[in-house]
Amino acid sequence: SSSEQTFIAVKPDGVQRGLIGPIISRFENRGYKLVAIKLMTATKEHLEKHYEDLSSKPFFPGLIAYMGSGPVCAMVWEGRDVVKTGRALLGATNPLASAPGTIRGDFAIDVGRNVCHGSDSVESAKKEIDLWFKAGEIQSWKPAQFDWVYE
Ligand code: YYY
Ligand code: MG
Repeated sequence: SSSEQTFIAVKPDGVQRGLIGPIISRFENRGYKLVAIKLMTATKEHLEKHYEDLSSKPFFPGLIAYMGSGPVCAMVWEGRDVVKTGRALLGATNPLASAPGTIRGDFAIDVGRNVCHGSDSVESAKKEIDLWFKAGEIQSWKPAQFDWVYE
């Protein structure tokens, strides 16, 4: 449906490198709708919850430290198939394996500095949106271009 939602974040390296605008533009240009956005420096507890599935990985402590090292730009984007297409816009987890034209393929090199996050399924999107946003922070609106993006 055209109201599917995903959680997308510009990580602290992306914020520091001035990539909020370019990353937002990828999603806007594709036709997706921004329904929530905020800058937030996440606590260790918050990030451990966000990445709880990865807690046993060797890179977990470094990942939590990196993600908490400064503000992230947390967003909710909405539109048809936005979870899967959002992942495609981001590119592969390891930027060296990401195709040019993707965000990571254009803006990153190391896996531990891959500039952006995107939910990997509709279920994790729901969980992540719930973790990062209160219901009142998510807007319901119809962009003027809606009927030119969807048939
Ligand atoms: O969903 P995605 O971000 O593409 O990858 P995940 O497998 O969920 O890992 C989350 C995060 O962890 C990844 O974006 C970078 C970091 N990471 C890492 O530092 N080293 C790895 N070998 C794998 C992942
Ligand atoms: Mg993931």
